[in-house]
Amino acid sequence: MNKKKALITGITGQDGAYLAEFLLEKGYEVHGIKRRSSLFNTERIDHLYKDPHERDVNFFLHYGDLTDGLSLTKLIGEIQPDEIYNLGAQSHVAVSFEQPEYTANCDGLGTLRILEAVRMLGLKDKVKIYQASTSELYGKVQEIPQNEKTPFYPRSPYGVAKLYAYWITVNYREAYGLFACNGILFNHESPIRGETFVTRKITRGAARILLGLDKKLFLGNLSAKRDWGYAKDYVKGMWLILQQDEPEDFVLATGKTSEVREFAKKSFKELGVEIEFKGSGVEEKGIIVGIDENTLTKKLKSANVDYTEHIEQIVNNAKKLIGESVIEVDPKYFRPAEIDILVGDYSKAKEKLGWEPKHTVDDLIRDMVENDLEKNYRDVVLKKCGFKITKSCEL
Ligand code: NDP
Ligand code: GDR
Repeated sequence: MNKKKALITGITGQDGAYLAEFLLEKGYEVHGIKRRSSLFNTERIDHLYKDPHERDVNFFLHYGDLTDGLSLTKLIGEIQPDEIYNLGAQSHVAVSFEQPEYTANCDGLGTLRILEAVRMLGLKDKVKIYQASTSELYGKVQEIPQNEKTPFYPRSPYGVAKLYAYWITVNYREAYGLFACNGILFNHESPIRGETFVTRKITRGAARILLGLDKKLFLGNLSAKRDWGYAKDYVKGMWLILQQDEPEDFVLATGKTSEVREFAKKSFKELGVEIEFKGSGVEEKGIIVGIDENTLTKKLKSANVDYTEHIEQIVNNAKKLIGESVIEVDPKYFRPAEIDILVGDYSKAKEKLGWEPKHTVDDLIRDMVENDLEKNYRDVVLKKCGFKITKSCEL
């Protein structure tokens, strides 16, 4: 029997990497589109790569870009995929205010380019298309929780670009009979989440502060509330959406919401650190009010890397942090327009797809913090050996 072929845009991103892994396990031949970059940009999928000269290779990467319709049409024509997952996007909401035109081109018109390529190539009866739609469509929330029938009111150039993508997907389904579906996914995170999204910024920051690598974590709006799920649960939902007999749109969410402030408190707590928030507005600060040495020591001992010889110093440093403010507000992270609260109702997905999230936000925090302890081990060792530890440019 011929293998099913999937084409994934955005394969180097968080969801692309998990989806590729999931589809390979299901026996698919997976093709991914990656952008040219001056440095390696495939860290999330390197473990899936096999030398193309070997036998039984099921994973292929191709250069392309959502702003380049010719490359997309050529690739879809050559690969003739059974399923296309359009996950590629300029996906950062704050960045979309800095680059609105590019975001519209990539996230909005990029989706049109995929749909139109499938239509023009006469592949409409062969290819199923998944469009990565988002809870950002709901924006200025008009009802809680939000479901497939809730009206949209996007609040950023990203949200507006994704609104076009949502409707052009519906339009090609209705006008030309394409099997094209929107997954309206609420925030989903993981240990491989991009470091500039708030969850990963927090878990990474908490780990680095405790490890003595950073002093403070600067955040924006601490009061925003998001429905945070686990990315691995969500990529399964994407696949299930395309396995239906009829193309439809689905919300995937957890149905629970938490504040940024609460996410930060829990992340530090995972390392045995008690944070209290004091003050308000731009003067609000997260202050360390207690350290549970046992929890911190246990966490370091159970890490996937060997912290043994560093534990005493890390715990001593942590004790010195009591009374220090480690979280502060920097207004540069405020957005020109914000979304206060999102919380999704996934009952349609539960009923029709049998989909439910398996992980809670607490599972997520635990896994992300543990991963960031592991990821930052190298810097701890290098620092101890006298190397200068540089900071990332854009956190
Ligand atoms: P990431 O930011 O981690 O990944 C985005 C991917 O898109 C990367 O592979 C990136 O490539 C690629 N990309 C960016 N610009 C282009 C372009 N011009 N042409 C081709 N590819 C491009 O996002 P996620 O994995 O978190 O999200 C996947 C999709 O789901 C996105 O469309 C996002 O908007 C949407 N979404 C995400 C949610 C979430 O909470 N994660 C929730 C709802 C929707 P590179 O690595 O080179 O930058
Ligand atoms: P979001 O995710 O905008 O919901 O988009 P992000 O993690 O960037 O922000 C969530 C909330 O946290 C507030 N916030 C901060 N955000 C960032 N990035 N950095 C900060 O320092 C900070 N401080 C507070 C934000 O203002 C916001 O309210 C994500 C992306 O994955 C989109 O692609 C996806 O469509 C939506 O989730 C669903």
